Amino acid sequence: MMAIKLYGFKLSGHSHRVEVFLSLLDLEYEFISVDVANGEHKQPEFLAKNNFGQIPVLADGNFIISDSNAILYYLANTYDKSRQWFPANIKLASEIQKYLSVASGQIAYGPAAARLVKVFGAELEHQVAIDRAHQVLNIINCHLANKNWLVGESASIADVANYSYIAHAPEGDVSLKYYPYIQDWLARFEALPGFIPMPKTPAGLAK
Ligand SMILES: N[C@@H](CCC(=O)N[C@@H](CS)C(=O)NCC(=O)O)C(=O)O
Repeated sequence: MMAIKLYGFKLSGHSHRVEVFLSLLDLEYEFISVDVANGEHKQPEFLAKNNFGQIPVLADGNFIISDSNAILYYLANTYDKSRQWFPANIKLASEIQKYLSVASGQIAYGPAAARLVKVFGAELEHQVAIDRAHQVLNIINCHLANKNWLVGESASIADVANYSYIAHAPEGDVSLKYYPYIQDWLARFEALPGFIPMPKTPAGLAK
């Protein structure tokens, strides 16, 4: 098998969702840290890997793919022979797509954005992001009231895509104390064999 390389950044939730999935799938990979603080991701060499100039990027032999959710899709469909993580069943797969969109939409502009302000000093409206975060977390909390996983009966890439920024929401001043079903879901995810955490980042430290 050709070697898998993950170009990422340890404090990025987008990067973490790919790294934790590689670990959940028990795949060997090399983590290549991209110097985001000094703009390495905007240099021609990196732009040749991802024209959007963002991490994460995955290289599997000669195949290069960027966008965390696209990477999860690629890995699940290439390496998960059990089809647990992205089932062949079109109805379940469609529901998973819905939650991948939630991860790229409401979660990115809610808890992830609030954390960007607090941890990295991003110039975004903190309160707007916090309000958006509570809106989506409230919906997800209700959704999980009688379910173990976001879609279907077992963990899927829907859970992988949404885990990192929800787990680290408190770093952006988005408390999870109102969301008991989300807390249970996070604990279930963290108990999966192969789970690896993203480092906690105290406010301002990563500036
Ligand atoms: N849709 C992309 C978003 C990735 C993303 O936002 N990456 C951030 C780090 S967490 C980045 O590279 N930001 C630098 C930039 O956008 O210039 C994905 O899911 O991978």
